[in-house]
Amino acid sequence: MITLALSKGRIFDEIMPLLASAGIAVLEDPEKSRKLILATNQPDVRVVLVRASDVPTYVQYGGADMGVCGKDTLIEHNAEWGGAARSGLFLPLDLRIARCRVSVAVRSDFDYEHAVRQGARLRVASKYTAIARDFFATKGVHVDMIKLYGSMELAPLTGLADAIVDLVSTGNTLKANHLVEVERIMDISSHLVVNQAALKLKQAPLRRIIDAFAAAIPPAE
Ligand code: PRT
Ligand code: MG
Repeated sequence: MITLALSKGRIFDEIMPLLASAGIAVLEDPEKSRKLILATNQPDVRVVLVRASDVPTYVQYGGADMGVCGKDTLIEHNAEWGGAARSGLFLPLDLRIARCRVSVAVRSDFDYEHAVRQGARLRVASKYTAIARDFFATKGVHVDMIKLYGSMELAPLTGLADAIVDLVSTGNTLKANHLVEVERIMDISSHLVVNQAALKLKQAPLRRIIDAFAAAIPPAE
């Protein structure tokens, strides 16, 4: 049995064409079913539905053989483990799906450049504390990190933080909350993550899926 860990929403939707290219069709719609284990048309392949940030954990501990998650999620997961090698995750492919960027955003009336030039200590709220810490450390800006688990946009509006580090795709969410993007930290896309032990034990079926995905990845623009 091959177990693939996916999160509902954009990653699930965008991985479907890649699964199809590997001859795999999920037999149930996760938005309609309450099931957490979904069968596929291949009797020896199943999908487990987990939170996006739990995908690396499932794959690392062998709860799933492979999974798909954003580079944002992987960086934060590996930061807890002292790097990708120590987490035992094998990352064979950038799938180029669910693309976005990690950016710094502030209230439109906050003079970010001035604060940085002044050497002010910034209060930064984020779910992506490893990425944010690393970015500001490299920039030489002192920050107080405030860990949040969602709705980052609210932090500058309520005075909780001066700035946020969050994922941006169209920019509509920032705009709707009167926030402006002041720095782009990195581009993000989703990667295939594979359990290294599973890759040895189930080499042929896992390789078949990896190769089919590799051939079907959307082209670089
Ligand atoms: O929602 P949950 O807490 O369970 O987990 P999650 O938010 O990590 O999962 P999910 O499914 O929302 O996102 C999964 C992955 O999709 C992320 O880890 C990213 O790698 C990728 N992705 C791509 C995005 C976006 N685009 C995105 N736009 N994830 C989140 N967003 C959010 C963003 O946080 C912000 O709130 O969408 C909003 C901004 O979108 P725009 O289009 O208004 O700019
Ligand atoms: Mg989300």
